[in-house]
Amino acid sequence: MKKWLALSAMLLAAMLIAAGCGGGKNDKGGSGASPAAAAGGSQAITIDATNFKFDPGEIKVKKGDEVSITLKNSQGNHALKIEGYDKEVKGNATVKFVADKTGEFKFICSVFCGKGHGDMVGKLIVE
Ligand SMILES: [Cu+2]
Repeated sequence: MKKWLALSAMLLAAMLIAAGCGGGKNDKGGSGASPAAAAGGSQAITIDATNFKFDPGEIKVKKGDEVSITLKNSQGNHALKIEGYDKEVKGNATVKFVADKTGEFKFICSVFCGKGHGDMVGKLIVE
């Protein structure tokens, strides 16, 4: 416990020193606070599609996140469809949506791409 306190005090001191050095020219008051962040974060994910898998095959986001999924077709011609979210993205394109429901959602390739087509399955986890 004492160690933790000492560490906090050191951090605080370091912050004060840093602020003291750079703060001289700031003549605007405290109104410069950064704009309020949106409730959710944002997640930009690129999924690489090859014959016959998605990489990564599992993606995880938080509820409320603005999700942007880019599907890159490195090999073959694929598309990605998220079941339960009713979202689809074709190869070399991006789909954006807000992850507004939690759960695990399967995503599949929605373009018939050959004998391994049925193996192209992944999972979107919204926590
Ligand atoms: Cu396919």
